[in-house]
Amino acid sequence: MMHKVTFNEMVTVAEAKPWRFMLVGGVGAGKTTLIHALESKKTGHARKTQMIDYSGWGIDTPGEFVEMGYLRRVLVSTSFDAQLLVAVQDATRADSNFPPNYFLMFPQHTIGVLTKLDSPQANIEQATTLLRTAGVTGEMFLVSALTGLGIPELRDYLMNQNNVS
Ligand SMILES: Nc1nc2c(ncn2[C@@H]2O[C@H](COP(=O)(O)OP(=O)(O)OP(=O)(O)O)[C@@H](O)[C@H]2O)c(=O)[nH]1
Ligand SMILES: [Mg+2]
Repeated sequence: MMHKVTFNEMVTVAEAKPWRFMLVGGVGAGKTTLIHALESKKTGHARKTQMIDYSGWGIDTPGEFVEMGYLRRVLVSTSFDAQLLVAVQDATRADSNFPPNYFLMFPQHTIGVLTKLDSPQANIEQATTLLRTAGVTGEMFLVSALTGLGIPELRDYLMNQNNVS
């Protein structure tokens, strides 16, 4: 019987990955916590990401890299290593850190993830509009890393993109 590759096996075979995804979003949007949830790790107290983290299957980037204009170019070169971009938006925030149509300059498919759906302040419509304005043309996933809402769907999507199941 064929062995079904799991998400965490993709994480641990970092050097031999056939493809990778890159998470992009403002400071505190929930990127690192999301990766932990996808890896089924404890999601509490993600440490602030200081540098681009290539160690896993998903490339984790610090929010400053999209918030500060002069750092944005670093994301462009980092994106060369990724086949899929994941734009992360805190659904409780009324603003985004992405310039309009930002993601249209990347040739990769870009999906959107709205985080913190467990919060009563989460506004799905507003957050979706923010990501669409930023040029996110792909699928939208609504998640909470804390309750696990939407995490299996996103994990399955990523696994299926990879064509390894
Ligand atoms: N309520 C709620 N809080 C969340 C969720 N995901 C993340 N958080 C909280 O949001 C804060 C920031 O999360 P991080 O994962 O560190 O955010 P980040 O995008 O990696 O931030 P940088 O590394 O600074 O770019 C933390 O206090 C998390 O606990 C969620 O789904 N729901
Ligand atoms: Mg982080």
